[in-house]
Amino acid sequence: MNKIKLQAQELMELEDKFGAHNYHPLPVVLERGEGVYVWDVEGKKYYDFLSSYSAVNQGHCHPKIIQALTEQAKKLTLTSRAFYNSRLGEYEAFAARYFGYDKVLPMNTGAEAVETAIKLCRKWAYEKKGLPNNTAQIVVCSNNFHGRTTTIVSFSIDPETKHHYGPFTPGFIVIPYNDVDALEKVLDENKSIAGFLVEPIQGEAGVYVPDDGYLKKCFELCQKHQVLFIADEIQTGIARTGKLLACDYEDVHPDLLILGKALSGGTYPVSAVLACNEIMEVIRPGQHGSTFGGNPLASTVAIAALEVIESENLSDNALQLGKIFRKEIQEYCLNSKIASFVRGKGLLNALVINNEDCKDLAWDICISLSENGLLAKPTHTNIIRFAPPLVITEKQLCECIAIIRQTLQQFES
Ligand code: IF1
Repeated sequence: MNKIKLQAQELMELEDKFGAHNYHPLPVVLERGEGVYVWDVEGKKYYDFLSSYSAVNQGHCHPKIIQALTEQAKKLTLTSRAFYNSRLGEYEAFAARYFGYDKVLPMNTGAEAVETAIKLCRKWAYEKKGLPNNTAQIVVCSNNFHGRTTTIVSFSIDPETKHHYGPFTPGFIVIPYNDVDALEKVLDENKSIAGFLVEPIQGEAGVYVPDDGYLKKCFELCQKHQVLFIADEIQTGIARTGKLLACDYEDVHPDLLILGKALSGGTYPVSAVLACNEIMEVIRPGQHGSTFGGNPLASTVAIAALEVIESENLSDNALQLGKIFRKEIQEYCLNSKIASFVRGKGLLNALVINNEDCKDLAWDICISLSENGLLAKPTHTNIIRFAPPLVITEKQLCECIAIIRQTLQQFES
């Protein structure tokens, strides 16, 4: 029987009535995605400039990833880790070699991988570095975003993500981002530091790109103080910033590498922590895991997603098109009252809006962008993130730049 096609309004009302109100979406109801495009239930076509927060770097429903997903889904989806499965070992070997590590610990969501990295770091500190039990401190940066579990929001400084979720997990020290001296000071003064957890570019905070050399200097300080450098590349990784990893810009090889999102091309929750044997061996059977972690479907999809990144040279595409994007948008900003400046790396960019005269200007601009066929969403009130799938062509990018310029023009008083 043909399912009655519910209209957008009815579908939004269903979510409102039966769903928790933990999001405030743009009033767009999406039904189909292909490459850089998505369509709503009324058939309107959009350029996707959010990429599900950098999870669909390979483009929506990439045929090679979908083929891998569907073929595996017909064979075997889940065995639990009570048994081996025919895909996990191949995936772990592939990913370990792909990123240059000895071992992979497979998880599902980004937050799970961050939690896994925190546990690995603490355990390593007690069993390898020799810190007294329950004394390990992990240094994090202000304005961080690493997920939404209770432990992770414990070290957030954003009241929206942590208010009334206490009591919080101890053992974290917050220092300013992009401040090497602050890290050096805390490492000199405190001998209980186990690790430094950092986003190579702070995504949620508004695509804050640190000074050149910041990551390298922090990495060297960590090495000097026998502290693990933990890179959360869940949003910046997998070609998004124009290199395979954002850390690659500074030849930094993190002690713990955290991946998620585009690790599956947005087709399935897949995350991972990668490390050398000396660190990974602190976790022994029964000491960590998850029902779905490392399942055959996730393993198969992740191999396909990483193969696409390489075969379609998506890092280079992001690098080249990102330069064009920032050049063109920055040119617009020079003569704009509302668009202050653009910042980012590769195809992870953000436009800072001058919302002095109208607090909700960025939101209003995003509503107009959607009416003009381009989807983007503000972060932190006045910053619009622009992050298309990395498969975008130069021709498509130029079309999107025209849409953005034309839309901004509507708001220039
Ligand atoms: C939401 C933000 C982005 C992340 C980094 C870990 C995670 C994320 C650097 C956790 C997830 C997502 C979460 C999603 C929206 C989006 C987001 F706005 F929340 F902060 F991208 F900036 N590390 N980011 O960016 O991964 O558990 O979600 O798989 O919660 O609204 P996850």
